[in-house]
Amino acid sequence: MILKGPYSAKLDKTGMLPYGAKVERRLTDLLEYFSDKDAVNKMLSGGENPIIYVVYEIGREMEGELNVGCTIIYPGKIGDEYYFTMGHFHVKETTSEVYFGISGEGMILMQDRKGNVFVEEIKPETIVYIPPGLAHRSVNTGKTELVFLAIYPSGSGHDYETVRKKGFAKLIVEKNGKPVIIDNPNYKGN
Ligand code: M6P
Ligand code: ZN
Repeated sequence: MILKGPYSAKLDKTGMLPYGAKVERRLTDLLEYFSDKDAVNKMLSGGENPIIYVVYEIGREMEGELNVGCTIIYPGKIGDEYYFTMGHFHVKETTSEVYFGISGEGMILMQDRKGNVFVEEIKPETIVYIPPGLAHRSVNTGKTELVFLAIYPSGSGHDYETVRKKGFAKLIVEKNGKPVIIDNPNYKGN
């Protein structure tokens, strides 16, 4: 049913059910993405490899269809930097995406290929629209799990390479107990 016909799924702060695929990302999957390498190494050498986030997805194949995904980012930091998703551009540059906050508090960093950054909050009962051409990374700035729904065209594709190589121009870090957006000193630009 989930593969072809109509479906309905239950969505709440524990995730989405049923789902077609589950992706789990741990610290070892995000080694290159967090900026405080000492903090990363300290955690790993202390035997910690926390789950940073989980995605439950119902994907479709046909042109014109939509993929639906529920992401849960756990609360936590690596150094001062809050847990986040890897972040990606869409391979098909004309595709957009819509997020809907379910629970928790967070922010979405969006960035065009020139490095211009846009930020919106992700929170319950709130929609975020990501227009075509912007890379997007979600960040959990709260003390509880950040849960949101994402809907995007089935043929969008995930380009992770650009973000992996260049990073985002901004970081979201905790300062005096609050999230602040700072310049990424290691951003590789164009
Ligand atoms: C959202 C959507 C998905 C994405 C997920 C995790 O649910 O944007 O397409 O896979 O977040 O983000 P990423 O793929 O960048 O790790
Ligand atoms: Zn996307």
